Amino acid sequence: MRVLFLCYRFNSLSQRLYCELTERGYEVSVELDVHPELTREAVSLYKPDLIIAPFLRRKIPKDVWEKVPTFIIHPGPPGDRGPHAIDRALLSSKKVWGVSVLGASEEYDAGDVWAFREFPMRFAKKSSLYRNETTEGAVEAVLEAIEKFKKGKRPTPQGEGWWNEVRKEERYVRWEEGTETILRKIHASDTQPGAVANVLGKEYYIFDAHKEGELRGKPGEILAVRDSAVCIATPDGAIWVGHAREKKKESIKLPAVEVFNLPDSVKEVPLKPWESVPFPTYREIEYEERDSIGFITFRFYNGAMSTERCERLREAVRYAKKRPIKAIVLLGGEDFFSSGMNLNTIENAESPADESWRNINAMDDLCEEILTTPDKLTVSALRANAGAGGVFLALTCDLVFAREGVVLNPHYKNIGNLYGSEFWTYTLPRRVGWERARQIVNNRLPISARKAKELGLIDDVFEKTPKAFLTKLEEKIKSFINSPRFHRFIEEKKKERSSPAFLEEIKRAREHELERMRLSFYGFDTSYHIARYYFVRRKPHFRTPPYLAVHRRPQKKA
Ligand code: COA
Ligand code: THG
Repeated sequence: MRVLFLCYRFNSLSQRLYCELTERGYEVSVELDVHPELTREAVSLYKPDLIIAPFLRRKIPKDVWEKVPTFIIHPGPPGDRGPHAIDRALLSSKKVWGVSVLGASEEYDAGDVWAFREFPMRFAKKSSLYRNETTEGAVEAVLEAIEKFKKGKRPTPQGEGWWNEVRKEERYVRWEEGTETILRKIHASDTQPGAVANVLGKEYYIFDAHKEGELRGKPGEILAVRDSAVCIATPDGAIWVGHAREKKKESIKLPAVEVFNLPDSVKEVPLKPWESVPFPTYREIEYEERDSIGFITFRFYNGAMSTERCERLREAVRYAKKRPIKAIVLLGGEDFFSSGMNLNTIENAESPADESWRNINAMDDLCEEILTTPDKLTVSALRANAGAGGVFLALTCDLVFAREGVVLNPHYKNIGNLYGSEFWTYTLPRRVGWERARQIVNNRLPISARKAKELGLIDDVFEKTPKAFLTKLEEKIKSFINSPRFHRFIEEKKKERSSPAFLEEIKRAREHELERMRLSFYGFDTSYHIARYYFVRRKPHFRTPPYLAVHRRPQKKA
């Protein structure tokens, strides 16, 4: 069966569905929504049996969905219509929400229901709900809808519905409002379009908010800075704002300290990952120990790892290396494991080339810190997606585990043909051999964790829910570190990681990779700088790249 995806962007949900369908044997081609004429052209070139729109913001022309059955994924239950499904669910404190597979119709989201799933709502960022509950529900519902379609069954009419559009005023944050209301507004507007707030006399879009349990002040007062986030007082407490964007065209989302015009008097209130506090607060990195295992959680917004974040995470790894424990586990965050170096902070730097160089070196320093752990087991535990350098950061550990449903993009080329670093030329061929390593990094498409295990890229995949994944992960590690095999494993690891041959090999890998990266940052070819410019500004595509659009690849002559 041939399926055509129509997407505004090939976002996380589109990628997950792409993996689920292609790995089940469906032929899938992707067309990005550039222009209705191009959509028509894609349909006539590819001749799909079915069209799926996992993430689309414009209307599919009537002549298209009349010709080919078309599924729209709507991130709300049947009846809900419009562009702000999860936003509205959060703002109106829904207890249960859902995701639907609808037939395309003339009116937005009013088509027949092919399948849907419901789930309990969580008080979290819109993007977190989207990347977890909505995505898992959508996969199940799409598979069910395809089965129905193949059996020739018909969808059910949707009946009356309600329009979910959220007005601008509903996203406006007043610091005199309660903490809970403010958090709700910021959560409901995460990713796009952002909540608006006045900070020190100027309006900004703000994102990535967290509750603070101790610091207090007058509503709107700036109380402190930590891990690039800014703490702002509310009447009944305070919140941390992690990210913000200037209210002007072409501005990009950045760590809050880089955006607000903060007075010098604002104090940094550091909190080390291993220090514990008895109240809710915010920090990006947390270190916990249980049963001789050190767990490092790093919740970096969008998974993006700026120079400073790499340095802070390296400090946590260095701390763990000195502890009397047997294993160190990198847990990433709940929404992302890691997406590699931070293209937004690079773009914002005075010299993006210099900042790219600093950032990749900081990534490599972190990777090297992990690779040179002599006397402990290191484990990467991917609870969520990883891309580019984030995948290869994971591969610097002895063992790499992922939750089912995780999507990996183990390649760098989609951002201006980067060669990549993070010691991939050392870790990847060691796992899969050189031939397969080349295939993996040259393939620009996402792969599921399951597929990654088949390829030998990662060691194991288990459990669907984040909770079950963590429980099983801990069991697995405990059983290994308490087994007789473990002693021998550590003895061998110590020998290997202190040998001059190993140190020489990783030194050479790093130098070789950075040589190639330097060319992308400072060389004649500006592809990387151009690709980054469009990426961070979230510009729509001008065309669908051929690696996505099978139907647009030059036809081989018979
Ligand atoms: N450096 C910096 N930023 C990086 C990065 C890196 N190395 N790697 C990834 N990112 C960022 C991207 O810029 C993007 O940022 P943004 O979301 O702040 O713009 C983010 O990480 C992830 O991108 P993407 O995969 O495209 O998004 P997503 O699918 O994970 O989530 C949604 C975005 C879905 C939450 C958002 O599109 C949305 O609001 N959707 C819900 C509503 C909906 O589906 N509507 C359609 C009508 S029915
Ligand atoms: N039928 C057809 N095409 C569709 C849908 C459909 N295309 C995708 C769409 N469903 C997904 N749902 C929506 C619902 C509303 C809006 C966009 C996608 C919407 N758009 C604003 C507009 O058109 O003015 C712009 C909103 C924005 O960009 O934030 O309201 O069921 N045939």
